[in-house]
Amino acid sequence: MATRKSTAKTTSQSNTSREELLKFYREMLLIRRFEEKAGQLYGMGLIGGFCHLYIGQEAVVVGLEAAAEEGDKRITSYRDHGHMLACGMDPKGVMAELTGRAGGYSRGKGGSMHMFSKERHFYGGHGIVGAQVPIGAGLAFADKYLDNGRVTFTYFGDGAANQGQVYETYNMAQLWELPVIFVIENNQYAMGTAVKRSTRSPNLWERGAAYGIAGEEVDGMDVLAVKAAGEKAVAHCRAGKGPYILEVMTYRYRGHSMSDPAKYRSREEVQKIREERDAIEHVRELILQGTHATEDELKEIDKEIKAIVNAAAEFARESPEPSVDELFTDIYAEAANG
Ligand SMILES: Cc1ncc(C[n+]2csc(CCOP(=O)(O)OP(=O)(O)O)c2C)c(N)n1
Ligand SMILES: [Mg+2]
Repeated sequence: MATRKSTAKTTSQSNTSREELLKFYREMLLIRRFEEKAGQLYGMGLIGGFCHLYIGQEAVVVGLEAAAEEGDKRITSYRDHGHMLACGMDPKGVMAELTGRAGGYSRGKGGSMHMFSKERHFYGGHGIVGAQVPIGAGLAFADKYLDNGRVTFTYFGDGAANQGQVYETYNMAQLWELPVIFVIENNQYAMGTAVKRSTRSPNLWERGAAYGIAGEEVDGMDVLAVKAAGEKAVAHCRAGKGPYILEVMTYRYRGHSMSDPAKYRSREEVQKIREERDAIEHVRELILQGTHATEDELKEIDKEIKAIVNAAAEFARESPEPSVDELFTDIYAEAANG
């Protein structure tokens, strides 16, 4: 992963308002504390099935959401809780879905990987690696057809980036100049396989060149850099220039999913990145150095976030399991005209 350049830090600090820094801090912390709580509930047997935590990658989605406008769309893989929280979905509804309760976004029938929100333009949550990529282009096709100026953020991993359907999608997206931002969340691993073991060409974003698609690499541990790159990509799409690729260099601190033998990397590797590159710590430092807030004020924010997460967990535990009747709902779409 590229090391953080001190010049980027200086620029970010001078250009970013107190409000925005605090907003980033709050949003990233919400994801981290929510995910920690989800990990605990999983350990207590309250969450069944798959559960992939986003801890470490928070700056990616928070930075890109800061570049989005109301009505823009997003779609991602199974590592999706952070994306839901960042686009404004209710932590209570997300946690209740994780625990399979009726108060969840899919009424307890979807779980971690299968949640959607039409109101927040969040199109899932997809368990099949890479499957969301052509769907993301399809969403962008609809927006282009409707000429509504909207952009779709299509997130996928470094592992997914080796799939054929990604390149078929690149070709069509560029051919039709679709307003889609392909966001490769390069967290260095696909389950237990390091990028360098699966991929000879190290720069995944450069593969877009074969299709004429512009792109760039971004430091995904610096939320300000992510936002700046996101704004550039959004402007490109909204100007009708077609798709854009952002390869965001990030790192996941936890296992691939809840069971992970962790034999493919050392504890020291994870520890080093946590200590030296953590995105939340970075923003915390910017806030304190710029005297935008005191330690005590940040502690107050920590408390508020904890309370939101505890309330979500409480809601999830108290929400009933879905009734048996729910087995027969959400199977077929209702026909509009009877
Ligand atoms: C088509 C398909 N193949 C294999 C799997 C099993 N699988 C689940 S996640 C994963 C790794 C994907 O890694 P990456 O795209 O880097 O995303 P990350 O988990 O790092 O977010 C694999 C192989 C799957 N779900 N779907
Ligand atoms: Mg990965």
